Amino acid sequence: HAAEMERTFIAIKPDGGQRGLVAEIICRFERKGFKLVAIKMLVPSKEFAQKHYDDLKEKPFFDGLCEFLSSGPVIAMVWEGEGVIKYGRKLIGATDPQKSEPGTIRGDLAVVVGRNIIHGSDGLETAKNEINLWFQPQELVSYTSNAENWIYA
Ligand code: DGT
Ligand code: DGI
Repeated sequence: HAAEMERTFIAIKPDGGQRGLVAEIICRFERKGFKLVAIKMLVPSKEFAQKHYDDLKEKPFFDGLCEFLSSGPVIAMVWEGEGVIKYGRKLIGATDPQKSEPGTIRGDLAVVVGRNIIHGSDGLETAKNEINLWFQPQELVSYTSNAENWIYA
């Protein structure tokens, strides 16, 4: 199945960390059967946050969004698995927690769009760009997960 493996960038935003939801969020990706290949904690600068959200720079909430992302520790991760980009978005739920279904991370754990606790890449191209922005190639750990023999057919 190696050929079908995808990687996505997932970040727990400062509100997720402050609210003690780091383990809860990681747990949901882990239990599903996705594989963690990189993880680190950092406080991004506002300039870095602006790079991350570059495609939203025309939005009225851009400045507040970047201010928020740089306001505290972020848990930056790369998760790997079949369909992890699209399914990761499903686990996360709709952008606005008021519209996210129960059972999703935002649906279960957040209330307003400006504090929606998690980010996930929304496509193959953005996943590649975001992984490159947040991680050095050597920070992505290559290892064999024996569990995958039981997760994949
Ligand atoms: P989604 O699932 O990312 O399309 O988000 P929805 O459907 O929960 O949220 P919706 O339909 O209100 O907004 C679609 C996207 O538009 C959302 O990702 C955020 C973006 N957006 C950009 N500028 C604005 C704005 O000024 N107001 C709102 N409500 N959304 C904006
Ligand atoms: O990929 P998503 O995070 O689900 O959504 P996105 O890329 O469209 O927007 C990025 C972030 O911007 C989102 O997680 C929260 C914020 N945002 C989106 N729409 C609004 C917003 N923030 C405010 N205050 N108001 C919005 O309408």
